[in-house]
Amino acid sequence: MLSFLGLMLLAFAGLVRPQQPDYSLGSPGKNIFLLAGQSNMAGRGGVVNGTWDGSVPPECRPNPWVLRLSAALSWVEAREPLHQDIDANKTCGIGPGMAFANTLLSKDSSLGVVGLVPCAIGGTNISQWARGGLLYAQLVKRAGAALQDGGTIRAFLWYQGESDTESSEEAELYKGRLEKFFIDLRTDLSSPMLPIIQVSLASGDGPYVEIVRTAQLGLDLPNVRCIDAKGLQLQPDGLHLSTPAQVRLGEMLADTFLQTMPSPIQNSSPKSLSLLLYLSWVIVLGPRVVDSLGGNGSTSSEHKNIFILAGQSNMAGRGGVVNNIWDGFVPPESRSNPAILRLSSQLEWEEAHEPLHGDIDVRKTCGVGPGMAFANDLLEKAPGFEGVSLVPCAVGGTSINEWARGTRLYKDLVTRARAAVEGGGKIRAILWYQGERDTVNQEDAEAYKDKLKELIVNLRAELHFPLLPVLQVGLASGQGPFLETVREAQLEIDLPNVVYVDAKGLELERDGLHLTTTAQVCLGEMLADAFLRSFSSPRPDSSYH
Ligand SMILES: *[C@@H]1O[C@H](CO)[C@@H](O)[C@H](O)[C@H]1NC(C)=O
Ligand SMILES: *[C@@H]1O[C@H](CO)[C@@H](O)[C@H](O)[C@H]1NC(C)=O
Ligand SMILES: *[C@@H]1O[C@H](CO)[C@@H](O)[C@H](O)[C@H]1NC(C)=O
Ligand SMILES: *[C@H]1O[C@H](CO)[C@@H](O)[C@H](O)[C@H]1NC(C)=O
Repeated sequence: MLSFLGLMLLAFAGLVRPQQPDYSLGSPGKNIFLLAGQSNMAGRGGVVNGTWDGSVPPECRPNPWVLRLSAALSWVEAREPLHQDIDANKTCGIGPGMAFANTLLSKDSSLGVVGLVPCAIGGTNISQWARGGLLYAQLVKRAGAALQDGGTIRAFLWYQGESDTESSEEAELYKGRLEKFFIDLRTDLSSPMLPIIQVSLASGDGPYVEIVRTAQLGLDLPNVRCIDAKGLQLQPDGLHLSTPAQVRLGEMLADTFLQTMPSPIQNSSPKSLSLLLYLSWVIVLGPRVVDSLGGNGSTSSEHKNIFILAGQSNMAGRGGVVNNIWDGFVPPESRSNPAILRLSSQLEWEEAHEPLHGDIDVRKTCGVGPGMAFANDLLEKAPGFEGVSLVPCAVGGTSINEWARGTRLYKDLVTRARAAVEGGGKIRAILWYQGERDTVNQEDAEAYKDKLKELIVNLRAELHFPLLPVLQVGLASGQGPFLETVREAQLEIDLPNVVYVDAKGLELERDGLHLTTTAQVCLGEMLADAFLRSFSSPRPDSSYH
């Protein structure tokens, strides 16, 4: 057990690591897992005589919440064979990765996106994985690339050793080599307590399987767990796990991983625990997530928490506007605050104040919207957030077609988003409240879902941020009769990292279309809560027990 001082030191080491100012920040919600080892990690389930039978059991099916880092270092939807472009000189079949990811998500649906980073290569021995070698370099490189768009490496999954069973000398050396490999990797990933789950052998190339198994089962490093594959069904080659065995192994890996995770921070009631949880979180999740809490004002530009606000009038804000005149009333929740900035129409940062969209939605009279209440509430509830930087982009009366790629509104949004990150800082989320205009005719309402999905996908690609968090607001009102059709479309957006916040039932102005000032304050707070719940509260890991 680590001493409290040890925890503090590790926490400090995490905090002082330099931060790469990455344009496309991360969604702390992305859970990254590195998979490495040899053929049974790469997957040979269903491969007979060099041919894969193509059969994918239900546990291994693709799932929009499961991504894989391709050999070309981009995130794509994961599917079997997971290692095909990595272990490219062999025929890959079913491995444990997909079953692992699907089991995780089925047991903890709040987990968010799972990003798998396949790195295993068939036939490799432990010496080939040592620091300084090609495989090690590839592994570290892919881990770094996986973090480029944000996220957190949750664990390293390792299944290897069959190639080290051929001579008793090599088998005897296995334990020392494996320990060194794990320590080196944790060091190079700046994650001294990175959770590791290793698999002890079910089979081997040579006669010394038991020596290697003993080394694996007896490895004594903190936060390394071993699960035993012995007894799982092998294919006729006597070496590779069958497809059902791989599914079982994936489930065992998921169960083991989940056992190492305590309940989320917000569920931990005793206040005295929170410092400990926070420290463990710093240690386990590393500096990236800590960065996501914001930083110190002295380097505030690098730590800007940028939120893009887009949509139509209810995002631009009409609270307190009657007959095109704003009553000028700013509720306490929406007051300006030196820690809240806005990007002006001239692309300059200034202290934010209502009406937030005054110089953006210039053809209409703007009043109170959700933005200021959102920012104030975030500052209050997320103690690590030193500032909030808002990028207003909403324009009243606009339809979803007017936001499609190539349009002026789309280009303006992208220009403003890029300008916002120019001096440093990270885009935390897009807040989107739009669709009232698309309720006028049935065709538009029915096309809404695809168009909104396309918009999100395009913006994420344009901003080089594939899992950019989106908070979208379900309509409270509409300009036409097809309100429910659009609301249903909004509810059905099944992209990862898109969170739905329902405005239905919030108080409307007498026009029956626009949220009142009170309702906007309420919406701002709902958006802040949704953001904190979904994108800013990674759970700690009980790795240091
Ligand atoms: C695989 O190859 C072996 C020997 O070449 C052969 O006996 C066996 O029938 C083959 N199995 C399949 C499923 O093709
Ligand atoms: C595949 O084979 C080629 C040619 O032998 C070799 O250069 C390459 O490194 C191999 N790739 C892997 C992943 O083993
Ligand atoms: C490991 O594999 C490599 C490549 O096949 C080989 O050159 C090397 O001798 C092996 N090392 C050990 C210790 O078996
Ligand atoms: C950040 O730095 C400023 C001055 O550099 C200091 O006044 C402030 O207390 C620091 N805040 C935190 C949270 O460390």
